[in-house]
Amino acid sequence: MTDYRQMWTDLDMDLETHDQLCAVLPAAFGDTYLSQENRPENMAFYDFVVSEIHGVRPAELIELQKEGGKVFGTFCVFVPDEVVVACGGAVTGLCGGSQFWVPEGEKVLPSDMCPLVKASLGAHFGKTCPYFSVADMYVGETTCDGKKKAYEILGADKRTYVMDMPQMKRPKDIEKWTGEIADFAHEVESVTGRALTPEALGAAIRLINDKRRALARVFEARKAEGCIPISGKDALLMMQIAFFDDPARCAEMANKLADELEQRIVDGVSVFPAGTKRILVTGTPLAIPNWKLHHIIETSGAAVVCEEMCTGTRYFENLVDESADTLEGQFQALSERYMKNNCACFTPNPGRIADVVRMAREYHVDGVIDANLKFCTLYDVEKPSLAAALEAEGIPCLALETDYTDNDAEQLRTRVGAFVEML
Ligand code: BJ8
Repeated sequence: MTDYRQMWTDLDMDLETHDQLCAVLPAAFGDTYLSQENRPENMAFYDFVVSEIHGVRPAELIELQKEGGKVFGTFCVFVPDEVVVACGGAVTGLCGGSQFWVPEGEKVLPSDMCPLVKASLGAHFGKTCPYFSVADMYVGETTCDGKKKAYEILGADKRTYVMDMPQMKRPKDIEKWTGEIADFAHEVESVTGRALTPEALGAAIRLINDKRRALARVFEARKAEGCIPISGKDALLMMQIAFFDDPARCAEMANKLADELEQRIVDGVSVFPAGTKRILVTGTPLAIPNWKLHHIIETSGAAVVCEEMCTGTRYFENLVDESADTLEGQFQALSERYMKNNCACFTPNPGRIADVVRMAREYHVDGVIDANLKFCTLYDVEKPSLAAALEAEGIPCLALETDYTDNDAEQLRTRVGAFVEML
């Protein structure tokens, strides 16, 4: 394994504390992932990425910076990667998914806030995540209250640009988001020193669409009836890595995985025994290394076959129209695609409920688990209307709330076990 200590020192990281994180991750990954049987061979790539998670990709990003490229750290799937890529930059997702970072985040934030926000700020201020350290700037967005206030704190420490997200989906909101994307493009041009051209943006739109198509192929394979060719944990890992990998490589590796899964379906190779209950998980994103809920579900006699969340279908569904050949037209096409995302930050947000019902059918699920992170009011408030819509369709639903600690693991296991039993 390559030694990255000099790189981490150069990134001004807190090596001593970072060593503690590096010491626990391999065991957690081994217990959760490597203990699975009959995994697709193409998961070896993702296992390798995890084994070098704070080394191999940050080293690539540093190489990009040496060649004049800039790295943009983001926290939401609404930030259009295409604009950054078109200006020779790279995007890296920064949402924190580990309890390890939470105490550090609580030094600058109230403790009764969502763990994703606390972990993200903890990773920044604790200097224990190379992706935060390597980023030239952060890009925030006005989605939930917690995140938009957190950007003020982050912004006092590192250059941070905040995109003003509409809260509704009227035509004037789509127009407003088009304007926000145009403003963001000016910011990216000024940071990268590169002028955005329709040719470069067109190429970036095609590249990110290819990535979406590849990820969608893996999910398409998860719809197979009578066969579950990949575990939910493995599909989730692929999605989590997609947030910081190079987009062309991400598409290539997802396509290889999809090829294998499609062959598995033909050959009838399933990771789980026949009759295993199929679960759709919906709710707040599961940032790496948050594998807790999937692990509990998949060691309780069920399998996760779909995630209706930003670390799932919301990341790749809907393509950007590739036909526009002016920047104005491309910004409009980007806005139209991104505004189809049914995040609970919108009001009203009937689209998410319709999506979950549609996907429950498409993925042939036996039940839905609607899980949000503690203190995420947006997703919590949508629980009753989602449950009612699923009930009307005869689809069982279990509502859960959790955080990054293991304190509730046994309680969750009991509830998930009872739910699976009654399906
Ligand atoms: S588009 S889901 S990535 S905002 S869990 S920090 S909402 S309190 S993450 Fe999200 Fe963009 Fe929406 Fe997706 Fe706030 Fe809730 Fe925490 Fe959340």
